[in-house]
Amino acid sequence: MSLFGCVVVGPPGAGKSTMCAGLCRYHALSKRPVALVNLDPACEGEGLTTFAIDVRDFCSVDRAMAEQGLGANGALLFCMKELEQSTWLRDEVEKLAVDECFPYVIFDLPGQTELFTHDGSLRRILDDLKRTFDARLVAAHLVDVAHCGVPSHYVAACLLSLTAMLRLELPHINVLSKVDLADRYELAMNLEFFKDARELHRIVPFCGVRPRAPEPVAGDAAAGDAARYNERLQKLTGRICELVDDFGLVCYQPLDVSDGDSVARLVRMLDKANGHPAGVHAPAALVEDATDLFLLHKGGRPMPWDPESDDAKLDDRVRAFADADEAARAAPPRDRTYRTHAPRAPAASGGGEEDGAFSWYS
Ligand SMILES: Nc1nc2c(ncn2[C@@H]2O[C@H](COP(=O)(O)OP(=O)(O)OP(=O)(O)O)[C@@H](O)[C@H]2O)c(=O)[nH]1
Ligand SMILES: [Mg+2]
Repeated sequence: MSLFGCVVVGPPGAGKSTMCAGLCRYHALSKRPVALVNLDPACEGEGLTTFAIDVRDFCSVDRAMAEQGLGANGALLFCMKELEQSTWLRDEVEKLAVDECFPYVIFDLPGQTELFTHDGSLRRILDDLKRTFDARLVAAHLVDVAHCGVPSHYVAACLLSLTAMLRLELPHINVLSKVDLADRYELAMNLEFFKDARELHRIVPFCGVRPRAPEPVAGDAAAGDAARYNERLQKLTGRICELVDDFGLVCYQPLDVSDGDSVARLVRMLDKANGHPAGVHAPAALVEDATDLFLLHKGGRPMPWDPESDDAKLDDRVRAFADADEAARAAPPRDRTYRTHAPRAPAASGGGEEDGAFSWYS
């Protein structure tokens, strides 16, 4: 019994929690059991989707600040260390299993990137889950499309994405979040360039500093300083671009969380990356019909959402489509090498398996 899941990381406000909620909604539509785990001890409120596990039940940044005399970021690192040294998370994850099957587990992380850039606790927590539950985790690192509007910020974001890949050492998908807002920004190159993140040196000439107001007069000391600073910034950016290009690992999958198709594409990529048994996906028509379910940043329909309820208002065609899809999953072809995650799935007839021996993953 393996555990499949996704670890969502990225800078503050990149859209991690919203993406987690979008993934949960998509999985609910696919009738794929899912559990959201909040690993942010400083997270406020209840989030967009109910947490199956909430780290705030174990430790709190406020308490760590008061008891240890630490600032907010130090307290966060302290909490992660406490989590690493206890078995609490492991015990809680174990309780998620139903009939020896784990739901798909989504981990929502805090925005402090030092958790993976130079602190080892997160990595060790994930390693422990991998060892204990044979967890097949994929990391999703989010970068806000707003960074594409400032070339030097974008290059820094690429370096951060590369760092996340190298430090977490998980199958990895970089996500360019909030692409629905891309046309708000004045982009130096077209959006494809920012998605591909190849030949980064092409953006170096745009990595200058904007002149401050009042604009310096040519020849005065301020103008000279700005020009020298500009030159040094471009040189540094050029070196970083070379480094990112040399690894050739970074590229971005665009995400507009309010678009069900965009979320569906991301789920397929995540599935490919962590080797999740394919085939458990919501029919496109069902996703299309549930438009308002994904309008998360515009106060979309709340979870839990029961696709069987009258409220769902699915038309008969879509409902039939979804039922057919579920039926197909409940009775997998005998030569399939993986098992389906349908909880009520019968044992394959004539296959020599006893009732109850049938389970999700081989
Ligand atoms: N337009 C648009 N807004 C989005 C999208 N995803 C997230 N947002 C908005 O971005 C803001 C930040 O989103 P969060 O999900 O809270 O970001 P986060 O990365 O979890 O933030 P921290 O947990 O504080 O690090 C919220 O106002 C969201 O509604 C998107 O795809 N499109
Ligand atoms: Mg968040």
